[in-house]
Amino acid sequence: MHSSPKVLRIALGERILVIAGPGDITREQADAIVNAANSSLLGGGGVDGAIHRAGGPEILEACKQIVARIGRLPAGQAVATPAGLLSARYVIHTVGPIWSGGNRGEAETLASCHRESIRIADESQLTSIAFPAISTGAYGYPVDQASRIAVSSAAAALEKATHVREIRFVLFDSPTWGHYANAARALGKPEE
Ligand code: AR6
Repeated sequence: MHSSPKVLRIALGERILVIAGPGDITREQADAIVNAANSSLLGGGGVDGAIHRAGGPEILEACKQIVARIGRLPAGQAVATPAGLLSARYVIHTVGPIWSGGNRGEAETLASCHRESIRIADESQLTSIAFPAISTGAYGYPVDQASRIAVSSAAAALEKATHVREIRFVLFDSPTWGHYANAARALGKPEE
């Protein structure tokens, strides 16, 4: 059954955290969308495949230039490229942790993905950024745990940001939306 999209908005002072879904992040009009990439930066399945397909070859070309310069991108770090044919202006590629039980620094790495992506957006003077549910697909991170880390690390970075005013999580399916919405409700009362 197809479920209709839901949007939860939590005000954090002057800034706003939005939990949206089910939705396709490639259609977002945010200044930047975040890609759940792998260290090769050469594309893959899931949201990575969808972003490269929808955005066209300009994104891969820019990724190859970054790899030529810095080599593989370690988990927890992020880099920005143009967004090609997408409505967003930039794609920020970050590499989430591969889940391996929870005792290998996965939580810190996942938090770092969010902090670093928001730092790059803020340094580029962007005002809005959209995230998918990093690591919760092919990389196997349990979504209940991932949602709490993603939302809390994003909210902390949002409070410190100078330019970024809005962070959206765009979740692909209803159960994932539910987990992120629960995590966000723990931060504050949703707007009507
Ligand atoms: N919009 C929003 N979310 C999406 C979309 C979309 N168009 N498509 C999938 N998702 P995954 P990971 C959701 O596997 O776990 C790739 O091959 C998906 O339902 O894309 O970080 C990379 O190249 C899930 O909730 O990313 C890496 O090798 C979430 O995005 C590896 O997968 C993340 O799932 C990264 O794995």
